[in-house]
Amino acid sequence: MLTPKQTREVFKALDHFKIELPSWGFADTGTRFGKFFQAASASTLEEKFHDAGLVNQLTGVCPTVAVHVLWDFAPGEDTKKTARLARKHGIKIGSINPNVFQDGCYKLGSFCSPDEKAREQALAHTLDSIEIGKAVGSKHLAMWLADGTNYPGQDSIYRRKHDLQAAFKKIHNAMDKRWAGSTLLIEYKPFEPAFYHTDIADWGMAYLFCKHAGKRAKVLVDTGHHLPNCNIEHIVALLLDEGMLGGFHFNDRKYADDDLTLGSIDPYAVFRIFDQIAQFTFNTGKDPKLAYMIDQSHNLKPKLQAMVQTVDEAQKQLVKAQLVDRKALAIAQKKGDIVKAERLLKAAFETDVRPVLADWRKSRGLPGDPLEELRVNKTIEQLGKERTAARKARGEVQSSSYA
Ligand code: AFD
Ligand code: MN
Ligand code: MN
Repeated sequence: MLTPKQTREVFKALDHFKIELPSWGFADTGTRFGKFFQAASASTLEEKFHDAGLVNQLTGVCPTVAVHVLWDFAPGEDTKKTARLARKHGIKIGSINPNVFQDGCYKLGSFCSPDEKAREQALAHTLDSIEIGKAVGSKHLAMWLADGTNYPGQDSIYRRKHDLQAAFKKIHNAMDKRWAGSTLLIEYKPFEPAFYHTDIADWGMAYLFCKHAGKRAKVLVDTGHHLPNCNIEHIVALLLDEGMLGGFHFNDRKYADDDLTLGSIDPYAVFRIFDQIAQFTFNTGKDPKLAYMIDQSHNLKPKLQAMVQTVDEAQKQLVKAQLVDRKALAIAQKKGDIVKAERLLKAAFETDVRPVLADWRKSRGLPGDPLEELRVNKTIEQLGKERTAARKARGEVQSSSYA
């Protein structure tokens, strides 16, 4: 049972916590081995906004949706109209995700490609994305590159690094000039689709490119983008301490970038990330102002259920992290009392926070269990019927926004 003081702190943390949804998480995507289409999946931007708006209505903490420029914005589209469309569904456009990995010209890379035309196309597309970000009132440009090579000797790592540094500098300068208040988020990933080396393979490389780019650049930690057994909370603490953590793409992983729902494999690992964020605030009194974002697209779980499940999990681990007795922890750490220190963390992690989370939700006029609400209210089944009919009327066969 939480004390009244703990309840107040938990309510305050929950009021402050917002998590962004990915537009691509509502569309049929799948894996490179095939897609299992879902009748209720979104195939138009309006349907994606509708679904993001629905998750926000159910949870109350998802006011923004991340957009993927080529999947969500047709070139030359009226971006203000798109922003209005999002607002119609009770959400705003969040981070802008340029796409510099799908076009054929990016076969050998985008900003790192040996082909100057590919480098120029990637830069032009990213500069266009900056204009979109500014026009829709976004705050973040989230850059993930698939750049890398498949074989030793394929290309010069040095030349690729130099070209990438130069590109990020140009992108950063353009944001400085045209997009006040924006942050450049540089994401890393150890492998896939490149299988010998990836140009931004770990947090240190992302940090390095941020430093070359300029003061707006911060590291984006995608929790699925780490090699097995990597200590992600250690990375989080170092980046927080350096003021270089921009935010997260939340998902869970067993082996690689598996896009599993957050906490489905290792909830204690998720808790330890939120614990380091809470510890940073305890140490400094500062709110690190992180961009909490979900980056998942489900092939098997019903997409809307998976999204609500991940939001619920993030809130649970956030709440648990507020329950750590940090004064007692500091004493145990000073004494080197390992077992006591560990027990203080475990006591928080093992607290069942579903009751207090339900209380907070009900006190904000939200369903106490948003996932159960979604599962029993037949919304997904109803959407499936409507969207199957709508696709038929459009003469469409289900395909993903990746196609
Ligand atoms: C893929 C990439 C990366 C990126 C996301 C959205 O691995 O995580 O952030 O697509 O572009 O998951
Ligand atoms: Mn990601
Ligand atoms: Mn990924």
